[in-house]
Amino acid sequence: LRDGLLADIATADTLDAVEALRVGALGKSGVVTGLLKTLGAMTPEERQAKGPAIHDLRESVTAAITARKAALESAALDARLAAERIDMSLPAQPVPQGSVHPVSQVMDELAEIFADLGFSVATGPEIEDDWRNFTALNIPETHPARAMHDTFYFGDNARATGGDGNPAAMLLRTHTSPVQIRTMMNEAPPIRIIAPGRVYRSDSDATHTPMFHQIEGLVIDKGITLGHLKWTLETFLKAYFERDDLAIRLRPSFFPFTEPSVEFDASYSLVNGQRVLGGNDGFMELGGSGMVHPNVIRACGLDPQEWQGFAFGIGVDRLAMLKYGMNDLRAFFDGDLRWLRHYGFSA
Ligand code: FA5
Repeated sequence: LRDGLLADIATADTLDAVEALRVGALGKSGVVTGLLKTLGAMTPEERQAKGPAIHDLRESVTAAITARKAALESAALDARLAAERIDMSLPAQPVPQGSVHPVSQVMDELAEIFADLGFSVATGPEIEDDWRNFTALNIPETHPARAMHDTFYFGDNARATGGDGNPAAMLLRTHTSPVQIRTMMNEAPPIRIIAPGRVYRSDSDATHTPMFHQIEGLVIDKGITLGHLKWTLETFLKAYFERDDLAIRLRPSFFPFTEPSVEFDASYSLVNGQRVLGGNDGFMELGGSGMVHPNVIRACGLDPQEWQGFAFGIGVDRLAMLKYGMNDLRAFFDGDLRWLRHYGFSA
C-alpha cells in the first residue's frame, strides 16, 4: 500500500491530482484513515505490533503530499514568471506627448528670474484703449510714434493713420507699456513688476510678425537711477543666458515715455560664425528702456518729484531665438511639430 501511494503521489502532475490522492488516503474515509480507525478495536498487543507501522505510513504519506504540492507550486510559479518575464533591455515604446511652447517656456523662465529679484507679474488686456496705449505714455495724437507702431485699430479705419483724438478708441496693444499705466493707476508705489504678454503690429518678415511677445519691466520708488536699471538688466540677462561674462551696453535712444531713453545691447561671442550671448566679440541690441518720463508718472496721478522709476521692454521671441539658436521668427507661430522637435521642444 505504502509504495503504491508514494508512487502515485510522486507522479501526480497537477495540484488537483495530489489533492484527490490526499482525500483518498488521509480524508475521512481514506485508506490510511481507515487503517488508523482499526487501531481502536485492537488488543493492546496487536496495537503495539501494528500501530507504529500505521502511524509511520500516515506520516510518510503526509510528508510526500506536502513535498509534491510544494514542488508543483514552485513549478507553476516558475512557469508564470517565465511567461510574464519583462525584458528590461527592450527599447521603450515612445508615448507622444505635448510640450510647452518655446515662447511660454521663456516667459516662465523670465518670471522666475525676476521673482528672485523681487518683481511680481502684472497683466493687462490685449484689446487696449488708445489712451493707455499711447496718450498716457506721452504719445499725443499727432505723434509720429503712433504711425511707427503700425497699429491695428477696431472700427474706424481712419484711425490707422494715427488717431482721431478719441481716447476711448479700442486697438490691439502695440506694446506691453500700457501695463505700466494700469499698474501705476491701480497700485500705490513702491512698484516692482514685469508684464509679459502678446502685442500686435501690422508688420511681417523674418524678424517681425504681426503678433509677438514682449516683457515689460517697471520699477517706481524713491531715488531710482539709471544705475539701478543697468544692474537689473545685467543681472537678469546673465541669469537668463547663464553667462557670467555677459556685459551690457546702454546707448542713447528715444521713447516718448522715458527720459532719458536708452537702448540696451548685450555682448556676444562668435562660435562657428554663430552669435552666442556672453563674451566680448561684439554687442547686439535687445530692447528699449529708460527712466519713466515725468509726464507718464503725472498722467497716473503720482507726483514725479516724489516718485521716480525705470522701465524696459524686450522682445520675448527675440530672447527665445537667441537662447535656442533659432533664426526665423515666423516659425514660432507655424505650429510645425518638426520645427519644435528640432529644437527639442516636443517628443
Ligand atoms: C517698445 O515697444 C517700447 N514699448 C519698449 C520700451 C518699454 C521702451 C519701456 C522704454 C521703456 P520697440 O518698438 O523698440 O519698443 O519694441 C521693443 C522690442 O520688441 C524690440 O527690441 C524687438 O525685440 C521687439 N519687436 C518689435 N517689433 C517686433 C515685431 N514685429 N516682431 C517681433 N518682435 C518685435
